[in-house]
Amino acid sequence: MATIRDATAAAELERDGVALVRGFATPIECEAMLSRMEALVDGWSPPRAGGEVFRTDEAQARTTSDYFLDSADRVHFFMETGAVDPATGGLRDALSKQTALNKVGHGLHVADPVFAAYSFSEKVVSLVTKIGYTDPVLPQSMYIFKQPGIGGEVTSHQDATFLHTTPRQSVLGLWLALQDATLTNGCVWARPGSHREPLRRHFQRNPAHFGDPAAGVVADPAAPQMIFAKLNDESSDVAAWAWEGKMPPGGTSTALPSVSVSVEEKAAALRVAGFVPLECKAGDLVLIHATVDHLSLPNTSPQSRHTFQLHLVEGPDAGVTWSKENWLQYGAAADRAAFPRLRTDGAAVVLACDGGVVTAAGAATAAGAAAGEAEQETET
Ligand SMILES: O=C(O)CCC(=O)C(=O)O
Repeated sequence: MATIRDATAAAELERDGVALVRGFATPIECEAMLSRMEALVDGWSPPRAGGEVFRTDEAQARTTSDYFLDSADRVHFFMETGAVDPATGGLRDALSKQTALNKVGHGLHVADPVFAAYSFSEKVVSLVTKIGYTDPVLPQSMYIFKQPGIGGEVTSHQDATFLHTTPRQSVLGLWLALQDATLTNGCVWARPGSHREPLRRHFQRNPAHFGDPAAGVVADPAAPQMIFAKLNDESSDVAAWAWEGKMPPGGTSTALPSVSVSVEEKAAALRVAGFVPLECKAGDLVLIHATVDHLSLPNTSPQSRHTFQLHLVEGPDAGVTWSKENWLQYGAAADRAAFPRLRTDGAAVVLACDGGVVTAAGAATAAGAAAGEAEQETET
């Protein structure tokens, strides 16, 4: 049942493009996801070479790989840049697996029973319904580690750049803190009100790489898999173009790598650009609108900042269509599967992977997906 808390969050989301729901998940739910991820990482075999890192800057389009594209409905492991030995492309010596990963994605909600139980839970369905979704479907989930010391920044972006729908942008981020998120371990920052600004870019499958028979374009495997298409003019009167896919001026030290910029200085620069920090306790949830600008700073502290994110969109019954140009597609091109529905009628959801079934009441069963059996692949 939707609560007053849900109604308040829905109103804040509409006004600011971002909202904080305190105590959304219980300590038991957070602990279940933390320990499940620890077990999944224990079972992961880090590559000895060519490890997959995850990055959010301009190079993201150039470096997207099959391992990334194939992660849509599976459990794939992406390392922190700082965890990779540049000489070998494998894990740095003496670094433990548990401290090496940037994120795990993007199908934990369909491939793992513990994450599925939360993802399709009644509390998630009620909240999303209160926000106004009538046919919510769940394409993506990810677990972000923000490792102590090496957890990298997430540059400023709008989620609809990566998860695009027509005729309107409908992606909603449900960012759940499994551990406290603070100014020093890299909490999320958002720019309230920016959700009313236009969407600036679309991260698209590159027809030059994949080919487009209808347009007579022959596939060229050497071309990048993804491109950023500009949806409005950089010279337009949109201040946010200055930090699109980057950090607002003063928010990062990468322009002058020799200069060390303190967290306080970066925070001050972010505030000047209109961003506010969203510090969370474990169990708090941040709601993120499709077009609100948001980012996070690197983790310079000794504390990790584990989070579990869902990204849902409106589905076909709400007259909304998932872009076939989006990076994230389930199944082979010829046989693309539909995304699982967040059932508002209490009916069970049959998961795309492993023959699992989950209900909003939270009782997840997933044939063949007991602890340690979720599909784990890594590129070597
Ligand atoms: O967790 C973070 O640091 C950023 C997450 C984010 O940008 C997102 O979920 O869209």
